[in-house]
This record gives sequence, C-alpha cells and structure tokens, in this order.
Amino acid sequence: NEDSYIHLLQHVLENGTKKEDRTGTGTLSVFGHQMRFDLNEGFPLITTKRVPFRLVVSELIWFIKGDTNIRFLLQNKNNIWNEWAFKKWVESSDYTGPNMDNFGLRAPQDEEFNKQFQEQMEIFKGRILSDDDFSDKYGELGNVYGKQWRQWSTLKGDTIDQLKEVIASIKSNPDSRRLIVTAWSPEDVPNSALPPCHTLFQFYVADNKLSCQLYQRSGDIFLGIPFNIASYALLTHMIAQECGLGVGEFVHTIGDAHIYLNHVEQIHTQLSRESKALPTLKLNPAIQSTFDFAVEDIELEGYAPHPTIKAPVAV
Ligand code: THF
Repeated sequence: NEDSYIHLLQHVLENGTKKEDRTGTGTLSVFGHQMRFDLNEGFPLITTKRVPFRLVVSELIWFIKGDTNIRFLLQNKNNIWNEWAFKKWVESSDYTGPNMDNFGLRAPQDEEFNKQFQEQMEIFKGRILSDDDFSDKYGELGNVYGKQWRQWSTLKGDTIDQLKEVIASIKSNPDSRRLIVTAWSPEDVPNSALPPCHTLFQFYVADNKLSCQLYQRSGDIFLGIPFNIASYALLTHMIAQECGLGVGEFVHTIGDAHIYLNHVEQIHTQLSRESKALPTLKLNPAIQSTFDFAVEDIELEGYAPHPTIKAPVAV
C-alpha cells in the first residue's frame, strides 16, 4: 500500500525546514528519507489522488529509447517536460514574442500573463510537432536521462549503453554488487539546465526476485515523487520479465525531499482521503526485451483512485 508515501507527506509537513530554492517558490524540506514498496503487494501507483499513469509510461519508454527530444512526448500527448524546453526557446535570440521571463513563477499568479504564456506554449508545441529543424534545435533537452542511460559519452569519445549492459549483467551475474546505472556526470553539471534528479539506481537479485533502489538527489514530493515511484517500479517489472525473474522491492532513497509551499493546501486535501487498494500491472507477456515495450503493451488493472488534485509545477 501507499502508507510510506503518506507518511512522507505528513513527516515533511510536520518536520520540514523552510528553505528557499532555485525556482524561488520556497519549500519545506528534509534531508535523507527512505521508502520501501514490496512490488508483490500491488503496483505502487498512489490512489489518494489520480496519477496519470499513461504519462509515466510514455516518459519511461522515451528514456528507454534513449530519446532526449520532447517531440516524442508531445506525440504521446505528454506535456510534463515542456517547460524545460520552452525555457530554452524563450531565452533564445530566435524568440520574438512577449516577454516570458520567470514564466513558472508568474503564470500561476497573474491571469493576464498566464493567458499569454498558454498561447506561446501552444505555438511552441505546434512548431515542435510540425517543424523538424525547429524541433531539432528547441525540442532537445540535451544530457537528460535517455542520453545518460543509453549513450553515456566517455573521455575517449565513444559511448556506453548502461541500461543494456546492466540488463546483460543481471542475466549473467545476478549476484553482482555492481548492477548500477548512473545519470550523474560531474562534467555535464555546469552546462545543464536541469541536472538529473534521479542520480543513480541499482538492481539486486535474491530468491529469483529483482529489486531496485533509486538514489534521488532532490524530490518534489507532491508532483514528482508519485511519478518517480511508478516509473522505477515499472522499469523493474519490465527488466524482471526480460530476465525471467519475479519482482522484489522498490527502495526509494531521497536526498532533499521537499514540499513546495504552493502545494501545501493540495496535500491537506490528499491527507483527508482514505487510501484504496493498489492496482495490478499487466505487461504483454510476449515482449521479451525491455527495449521492445510500446505504450499499448503496458496496462493497469483495478486502478480506482480519488480524483485528480491540480498543482503548479515549479520551473
Ligand atoms: N521539476 C519539478 N519542480 N518537479 C518535478 O516533479 C520534476 N520532475 C521532472 C523534471 N523536473 C521536475 C518532470 N516530471 C508533472 C509530473 C512529473 C514531472 C513534471 C510535471 C505534473 O505536472 N504532473 C501532474 C499532471 C500533469 C498532466 O496531467 O499533464 C500531476 O497531477 O501529477 C521530476 O521527475
């Protein structure tokens, strides 16, 4: 069940320290927190609000493909990475529309500005989808997860497919203590718009079951964390199916675990709700490789959550 997530919400509301952040929104924050989810007890998708699972699926498939351009996400009606690409666009010299400085802070507070922002965002999305040159230039997020997982650049100038190698190692040497994929590259940090939040993950095999632990350096507890739990749980199921293993636990370790101050009201609503039974994941059993899953091969059964709770994303 989702008790460990509910406990995290309560814990940070009660014990979090007020802390300013990069986005200027302000947070309540704790340092160093761990949650465990037994993947045999059901699929850990939060039920006290609706989490849009189809967005989790298309984002994970995007990572697994090694894709770093938001065009694929937009083709799947997934808008969760738009703000980061849009930011690059409106800060570029090619952009000539109305001033969009600090759009993330201004849009939720200023209705007039929000209208302009939505308008510019629609134009931007349209161009990403229809104009190849534009999308190559402004849809590209650079060294984000897809790149680091599948095409890690080495000093020598070649690339390492970390995800492929870790899956091969799970099969050939399941007792290994080196079943690691890292997204954190110190070399890239200074010129990256958003250095990876999911810094490193490790697999572990015991009793023919595959477990996964994620070290997340920074976690947006209300918006991001429910996605992140579902995403790594799904990845673990996919790799377990390929390797002929059962699933064990997903262990989620977070560095700076924070609640944005403009999410506090929403969290009170969420905490007033009773959690429901977790859904069950159904993967198409015919898929033999993690790299072959498409959106339609992944389904949930029995997901009957409480209604959506809207909240602004800090950029
Ligand atoms: N930055 C911040 N501030 N929070 C994050 O969660 C976050 N991510 C990714 C990168 N930077 C981040 C992007 N992932 C949503 C969910 C995940 C995101 C970004 C946004 C979000 O807004 N979810 C809404 C639904 C959105 C929709 O329906 O389109 C929700 O209600 O869950 C951490 O991985």
